[in-house]
Amino acid sequence: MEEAILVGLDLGNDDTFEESMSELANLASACDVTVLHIMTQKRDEPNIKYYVGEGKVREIKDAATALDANLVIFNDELSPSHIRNLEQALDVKVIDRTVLILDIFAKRAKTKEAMLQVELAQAKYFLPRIVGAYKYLSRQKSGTGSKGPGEQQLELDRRLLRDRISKLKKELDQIVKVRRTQRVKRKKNDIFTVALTGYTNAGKSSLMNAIIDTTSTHNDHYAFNKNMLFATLETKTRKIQLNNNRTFLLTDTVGFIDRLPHHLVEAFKSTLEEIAEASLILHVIDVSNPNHEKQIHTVEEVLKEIGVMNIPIIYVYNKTDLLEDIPVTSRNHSVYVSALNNYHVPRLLGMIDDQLYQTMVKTNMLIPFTDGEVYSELKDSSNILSTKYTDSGIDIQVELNEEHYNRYKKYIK
Ligand SMILES: Nc1nc2c(ncn2[C@@H]2O[C@H](COP(=O)(O)OP(=O)(O)OP(=O)(O)O)[C@@H](O)[C@H]2O)c(=O)[nH]1
Ligand SMILES: [Mg+2]
Repeated sequence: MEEAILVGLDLGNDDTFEESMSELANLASACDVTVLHIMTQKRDEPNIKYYVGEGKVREIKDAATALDANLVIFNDELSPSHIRNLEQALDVKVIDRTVLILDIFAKRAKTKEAMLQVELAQAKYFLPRIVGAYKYLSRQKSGTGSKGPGEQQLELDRRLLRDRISKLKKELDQIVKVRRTQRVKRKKNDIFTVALTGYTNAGKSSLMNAIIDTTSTHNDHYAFNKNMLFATLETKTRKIQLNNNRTFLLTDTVGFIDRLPHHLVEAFKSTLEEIAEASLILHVIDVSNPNHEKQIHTVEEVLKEIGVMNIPIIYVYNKTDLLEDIPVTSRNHSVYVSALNNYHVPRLLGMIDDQLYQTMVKTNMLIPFTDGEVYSELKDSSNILSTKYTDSGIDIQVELNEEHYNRYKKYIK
């Protein structure tokens, strides 16, 4: 059983610092770690040697001894040398927020792809840090400059880990290829995809089920574990048919969190590509969380990192059943819903329909014969109203949606 003290450094530039500490406590419980005590320190910048100040290190050590803690968890990702120095000074195991998040992801991963992605992120995180495990052994280094047994072991371990990383990358690449092929196929069939994205626990999966409920006559709910951080790691896609017979594919995706480990974002890139390639994004927000503005910001930062640009977004403020009154809309393209009791889900569906199908623009394009494939693409994806062959290319009247309009706008006459 792990019993931990949580430590946070408040650099004064984050007005949601307190909340990020309670989020850390939630992450710890999700890893079955008992939180004994929470300690914080205000500083302008981290201490070079210990991250927190030396006085604080002594306080942590005293608390750990008094409470019999066997783990200290820091709220930020620590450098390998910080971990080394802290473990030496505190004499207990030291980990950071990143390790907790990686552990939760590892627990939740069910598909081959998710497992590979999590393992890749873990391996990359630990590669520069495995020195810690051998810190005592490496002191046996002989004085003559040759390598002691600790160092040899360490070099061997590092090499094995590097080999493992390249093997994982190769396996993932294979899966990514399959996924890409599927996406190309979908594009060819011109089925719009709509991606659910948002902070973890915002209600993405619940909203997916509410939409399935509202649109489908048979019960094809999909099961997920409720009320836990990172319940969803795999993307799940369902075809949704609106009552005017228009269809789209709805994709549920992994949730984001403040200070999401960079290696995880990297490793999950292939999954997250589903968002970057969607025709429309539903950004689901837990409006009952007092911190939701900051969470929106966090999600937008990750979206930027994975290359989401120029994709229309609908802000879906969820969990309104927990509010006293529903606020007046503050953003364009937003809607207040409750996935729990289907409140305003039909309105959201109307907005999706509008966004996907009714923002069709009519325009006149000239496609040079050298770009003949563009003409075939447009024929597949848009309504071509008239076609005329001219000396300088194919002259068309076309009706197309915003996404295609942006993609092909250089051909507009
Ligand atoms: N009160 C209330 N609770 C909701 C609503 N929507 C979702 N929840 C609850 O919020 C929790 C998280 O819901 P999920 O649908 O798993 O959230 P998620 O965004 O998919 O979470 P991750 O997959 O972990 O990123 C669950 O306990 C849901 O029952 C809502 O409209 N109102
Ligand atoms: Mg989910």
